[in-house]
Amino acid sequence: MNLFDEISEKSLPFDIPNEDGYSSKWDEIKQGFVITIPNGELFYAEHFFDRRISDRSVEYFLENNTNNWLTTKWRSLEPDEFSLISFKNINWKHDSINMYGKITPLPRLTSWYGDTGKSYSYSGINSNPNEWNKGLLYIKSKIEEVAKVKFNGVLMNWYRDGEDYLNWHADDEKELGKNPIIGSVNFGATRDFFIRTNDKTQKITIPLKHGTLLIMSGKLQHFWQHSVPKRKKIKDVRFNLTFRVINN
Ligand SMILES: O=C(O)CCC(=O)C(=O)O
Repeated sequence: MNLFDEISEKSLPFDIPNEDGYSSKWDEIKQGFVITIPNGELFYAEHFFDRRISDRSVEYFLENNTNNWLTTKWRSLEPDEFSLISFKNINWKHDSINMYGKITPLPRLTSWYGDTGKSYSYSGINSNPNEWNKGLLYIKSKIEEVAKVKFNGVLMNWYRDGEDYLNWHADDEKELGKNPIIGSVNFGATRDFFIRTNDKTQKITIPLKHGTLLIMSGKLQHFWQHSVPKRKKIKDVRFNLTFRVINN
């Protein structure tokens, strides 16, 4: 390596433990970091989608027949007000789950898109696929170029603000196969994405920004869990799309 290579060397914008089994390497072709962790692999491209595409994606996900997509305070809408909104591109739904006998709305909105017949269960809810649209197919095709896999479904999460969150879990449903490749893209507010080992002894905080792509692969879902914690100061919307391969 000469002096100029050293100067231009990129550094990972978050910390990983400085221990055996952890390493990161910039991939010039894919324009992102290939990160090895014990029993798993990550790929992190901070600005995978540029500002223009990322801004347009947020608008596309929120376009509807009644509410200004940019200025609406989504959290302040009552469920019956929300149910009257017809979203132009995304079929958002606000599911509820039974928590210890109490029906509780999920702390985020969701939508499942996929190939015909590719239904998916998450948070105990079984969802039939909505039909792909142009916007999602564009995003999917760009991620497939890097992930080197053809995805057939995407779970969309809409976090209305920092009060919305996602609890610790692993993407280990049997329809995802043994070692799933999950392509996760973020638009809107930056949120921390936590990953921790099943025994809770190691934790990594990964900032997912407007346009960031994170790919999880290898044995990761067997040995690590992930979550998106509340961040009460965050007032802006955030979308996360996890592209998946469903084997059923
Ligand atoms: O919102 C995120 O960044 C994570 C989403 C996720 O883990 C999931 O949908 O299973």
